Amino acid sequence: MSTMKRASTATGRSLEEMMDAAMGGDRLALARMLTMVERGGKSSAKVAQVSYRSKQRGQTVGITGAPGAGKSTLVEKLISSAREGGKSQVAVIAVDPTSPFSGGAILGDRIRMQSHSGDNGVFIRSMASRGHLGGLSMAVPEAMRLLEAVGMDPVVVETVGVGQVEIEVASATDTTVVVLNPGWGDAIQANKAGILEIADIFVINKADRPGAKEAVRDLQQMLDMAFSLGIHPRMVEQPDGMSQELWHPPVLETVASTGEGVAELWSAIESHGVYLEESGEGESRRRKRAERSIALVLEAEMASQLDKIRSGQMYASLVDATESGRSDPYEAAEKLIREVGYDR
Ligand SMILES: Nc1nc2c(ncn2[C@@H]2O[C@H](COP(=O)(O)OP(=O)(O)OP(=O)(O)O)[C@@H](O)[C@H]2O)c(=O)[nH]1
Ligand SMILES: [Mg+2]
Repeated sequence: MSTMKRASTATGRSLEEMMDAAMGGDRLALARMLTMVERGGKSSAKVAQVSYRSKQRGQTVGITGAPGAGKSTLVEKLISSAREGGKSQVAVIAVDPTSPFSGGAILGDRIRMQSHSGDNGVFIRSMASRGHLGGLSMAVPEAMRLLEAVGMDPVVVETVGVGQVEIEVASATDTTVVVLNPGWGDAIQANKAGILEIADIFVINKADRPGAKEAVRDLQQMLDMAFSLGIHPRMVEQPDGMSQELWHPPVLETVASTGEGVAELWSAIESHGVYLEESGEGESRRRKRAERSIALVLEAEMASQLDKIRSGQMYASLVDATESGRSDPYEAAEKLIREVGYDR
């Protein structure tokens, strides 16, 4: 495509050249492309032209849970398990939805993950929403796609907190891991926040603390109930009218600070990856993600079109006309839509 050839960057290299460099292990080229993704708009559209056309796939893994649950500590140990298990290129995105700048939490993550800093097979990046019009819901999936395209597998995304955005970002992955801690009511809180439904794997981290066994039991009971009532979204209606449970989310215990249970977690993540491919659910999830991505870009595009219309001359004069009784809101809107050509 000619537009793709012409799309060049500040360094004078075309995006295809940068992509080739990134695939060959040029981390600076990869970091530059991720910055373009973060910037959003035309800049991320250029990257998307190459990243979305790549056939290269990796398993994307979302790690979510309340602040301080031990996600970063767990991710650091998971990277070691993945590397020891033979994964040659592993990526981590640490998402910070709260601040447009790299805040203290992210700095902490950087320092903690330094045990991997001498490892060429590990790429770690913090991301904030910055100017991206669609925010993190758009930027993170685009970044994941780019990392997959350059050969990273797995691509692990850590989100801080359990708000809507974090849940959306974490669940826009192949495998979603929800991290909880022992203690009264943590599982119940999770249920209220709706995160029981997005988890493929549960982890009770800080299992060295009292109440781990009870937390596992509570969670398992809640899951069993949801499945036996057929209200869990993973229940799939079969042709014979019976519901079938396709993947029952395991509930694991870990002590991230010592690494206990992390090998089992990595193996559960890999099993889920195999399940996704064999069952066809992986493909249907990717399809849903593609649909969601288009919807987000379309919404952002429409919103900016709408801003343009509202700052235009015609809009102002239709406001006057409606106020003075020469027009009405319906006719005004229809005229504006006709003007931009959306009625065709
Ligand atoms: N006792 C105990 N402490 C742990 C365990 N895992 C992590 N921690 C400690 O819990 C604290 C928070 O750990 P992080 O890994 O930063 O937690 P996080 O979920 O990434 O935190 P945010 O990114 O701020 O949401 C740190 O002081 C860890 O050392 C564990 O298994 N047991
Ligand atoms: Mg963290």
